[in-house]
Amino acid sequence: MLIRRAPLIPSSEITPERVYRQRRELLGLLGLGTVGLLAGCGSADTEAPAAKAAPTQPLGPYDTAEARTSFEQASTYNNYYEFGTDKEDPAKYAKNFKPRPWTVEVSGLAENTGMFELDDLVKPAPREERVYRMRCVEAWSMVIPWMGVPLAKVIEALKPTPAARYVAFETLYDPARMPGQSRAVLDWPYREALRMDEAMNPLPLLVTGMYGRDLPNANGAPLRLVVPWKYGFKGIKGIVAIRFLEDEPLTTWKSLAPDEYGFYANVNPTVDHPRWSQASERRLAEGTSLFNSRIPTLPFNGYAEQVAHLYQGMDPKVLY
Ligand SMILES: Nc1nc2c(c(=O)[nH]1)N[C@H]1C(S)=C(S)[C@@H](COP(=O)(O)O)O[C@H]1N2
Ligand SMILES: [Mo]
Repeated sequence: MLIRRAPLIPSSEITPERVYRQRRELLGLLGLGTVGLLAGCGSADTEAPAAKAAPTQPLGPYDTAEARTSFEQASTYNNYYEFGTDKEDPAKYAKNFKPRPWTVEVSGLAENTGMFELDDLVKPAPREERVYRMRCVEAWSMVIPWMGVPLAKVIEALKPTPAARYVAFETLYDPARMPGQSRAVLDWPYREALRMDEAMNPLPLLVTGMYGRDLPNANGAPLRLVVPWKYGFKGIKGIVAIRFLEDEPLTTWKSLAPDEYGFYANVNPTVDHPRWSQASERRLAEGTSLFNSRIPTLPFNGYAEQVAHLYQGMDPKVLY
């Protein structure tokens, strides 16, 4: 996401016909059909017979039948600029980061403010596993089983006042522990936020683990946010502060490049990034590499049914 670097999209990633057909077959087996998922693929889709829909239980928004990204892939290909800007850097340079003990400062327009031990902060709800698609604004994506508690449950326990319209998050600022912060690539600390009704939707998770284990340092240990219908940069890592605010705060990527990264950052295949298309994505999953797996991007990353109502009447360009 370095703003001056052009996206690396070699022609070799264009889906070979054979792989494309295999995927159609797989989708058929899974009972997903092809029309909705592959509608973006154009004319190639029309000559093949419609896949037979197998009787499958719909999995619902908290799981998916799509191939998962492996733990190895998800924990070694990361964006976490506090530990360097290359995808391999976080795994390398966060290896010795100590994520415990950890406290989170809650402040602003709420009844329960103050310093919280991490375990106390996430106590209001049992930890659950949810398998979400994660779509980076750079047009790659993963399918990850996260462990965490619904953000809405944590917020309820903090009792924001009616004046609170936004909830903001901040990453640890500690250049001695986060070597990437000694370079001015971002305006540290990393900052993100949600509108309160977005935050109270059941989908956002405050994540403390993945793949049944503690969250790796490279993925934001010990506490990060996951908002599956938004571009990955909204999923702030290494959270040490939560603030309830009346006005929309300035978030890190928006402050750096407001024409390229907005506050809402909802996944939208019809609104291109100024320097690349958002119509499709490279899916990094078990059995695939980033270069053979281009699939169409779905509105709200496939979570429209859960969240589209939050944005009724708003301009789609604003929502990017
Ligand atoms: N503090 C912090 N949080 C961050 C980032 C970062 O650089 N710093 N990168 C974001 C981006 S761009 C993405 S795509 C996701 C990547 O999460 P992952 O490495 O667990 O896949 O983390 C997001 N959260
Ligand atoms: Mo990202």
